[in-house]
Amino acid sequence: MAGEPQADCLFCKIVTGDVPATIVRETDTTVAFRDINPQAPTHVLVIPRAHYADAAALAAAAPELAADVLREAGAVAADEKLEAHGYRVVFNTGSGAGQTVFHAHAHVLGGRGLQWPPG
Ligand code: DGP
Repeated sequence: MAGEPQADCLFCKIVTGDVPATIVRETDTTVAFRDINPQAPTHVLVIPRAHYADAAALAAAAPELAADVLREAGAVAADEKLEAHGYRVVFNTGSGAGQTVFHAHAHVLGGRGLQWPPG
């Protein structure tokens, strides 16, 4: 069921603490932690505690929770002092776009120049 924890989901296990992560921020509804394979000096993932497969499913089923994720992405950027030089918030959606973990997550990337268009 939408929003319910999934036994085989890596990020649900990070939410419960069954898989360790370097957590940088937590709220009642979200967790933010450092990406295990950083693509920039700051690379943090912001996830909803509830399980939705991707950003579109999250926004459709729980728009207030999607807003929480976006708000926390901004808070991470502020904490990491990314705002002066800019940063990127990315939701890879679908395997063709590079999504590998099917629990909605925002990548917050910054601390270096970022090219456009992305690869
Ligand atoms: P995506 O490719 O958009 O689905 O992003 C998934 C990200 O998750 C990817 O950048 C690597 C990161 N990741 C995968 N496994 C782990 C893990 O066990 N711990 C942490 N902290 N990050 C992980």
